[in-house]
Amino acid sequence: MSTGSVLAMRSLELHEVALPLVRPFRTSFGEERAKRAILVRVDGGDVTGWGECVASEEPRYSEEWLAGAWLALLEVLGPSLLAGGPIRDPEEVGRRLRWVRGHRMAKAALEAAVLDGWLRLEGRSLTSFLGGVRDRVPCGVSVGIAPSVDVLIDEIRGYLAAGYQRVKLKIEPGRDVEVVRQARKDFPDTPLSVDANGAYTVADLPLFEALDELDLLMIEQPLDHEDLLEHARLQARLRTPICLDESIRSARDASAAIELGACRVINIKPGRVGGVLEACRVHDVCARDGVPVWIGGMLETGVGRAPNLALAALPGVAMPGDTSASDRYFVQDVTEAFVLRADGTMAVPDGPGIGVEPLSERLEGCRIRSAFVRVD
Ligand code: OSB
Ligand code: MG
Repeated sequence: MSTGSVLAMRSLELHEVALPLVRPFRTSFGEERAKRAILVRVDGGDVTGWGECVASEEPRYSEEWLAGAWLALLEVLGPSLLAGGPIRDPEEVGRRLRWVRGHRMAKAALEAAVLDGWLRLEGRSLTSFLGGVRDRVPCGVSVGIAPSVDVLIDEIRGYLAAGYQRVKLKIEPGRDVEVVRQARKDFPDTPLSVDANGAYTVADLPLFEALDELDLLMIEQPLDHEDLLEHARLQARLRTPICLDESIRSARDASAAIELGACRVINIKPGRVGGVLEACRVHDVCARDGVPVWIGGMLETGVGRAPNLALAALPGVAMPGDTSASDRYFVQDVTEAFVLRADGTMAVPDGPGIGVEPLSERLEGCRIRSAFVRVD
């Protein structure tokens, strides 16, 4: 894929940021009030590249967590990337880091930063490099567990008024079928889905049978992330497609899950699979097997939102993603705000690289700590 540009790797910096959320985001595994993220900056001499690490504050969504990712980047992955010298081909990032097991979110941040810098040298946008075919993409919204059904219904009403084309409701045991039934009743024509983040077991079959009656687009990650076989058994009992999120960490996982019948839809997140290049391979496997995909989110700042939108422009992305506007998450984003258009779509950044960068005064305003990666 190389076309000749060579990205110098003069230095690598990590910046931890904390952005207040407009409202707490609650899922079956906890509540977040502020978004903390690690932003990675590659100094390539003539250009700068940025990437975001989506590891959460605590290791609940996956084994990775922010403080762990910080160390992994600083002491293992960052030095390993720098030690290989200049980058001629973005695929090289994955090759240099392959010896490290796991740590996909940390690896994805480095790959994104290198891609951003390298594509800026090429004068080319990430979406064009990945094979995007749309300049705007339909957007959905992921709605956290609310304190009451009334609050939830109001929140949904606000998102629909803004134009969001699909609503995903977080569920957990005790706050599931009643809530979803009410939402279905109040919004009979809205494309609705639910996301359990693995909070249920096969013993909850009656609950899934009840959800199966509510005309949902999909049920996301109902069971434990390690249990593909149980997902296959559950899918065989339901008309509603199961969508896998946490269970899919690679294109290989996607192939296996599809062959087993563990899902009929896949949520692609570049951080979860180790980078946008692997995300494209997941996309390709799903396109080959006729499985619709959409692009998920991890409450990214603008730095991580941009690559998600680039991916959402790929031809096999068949459904609105969790690619919501900056103001759904933050009082103020770290980049220029991503804005939802009245038709419920968002523009795919088309400038060189990821097409956005942190604004320096905003970065300073939300930065908690910084560090330089050293090469020994
Ligand atoms: O399961 O999709 C998920 C956020 C953090 C961790 C996991 C998930 C989510 C979301 C939010 O659903 C998606 C977004 O709007 O970024
Ligand atoms: Mg999910």
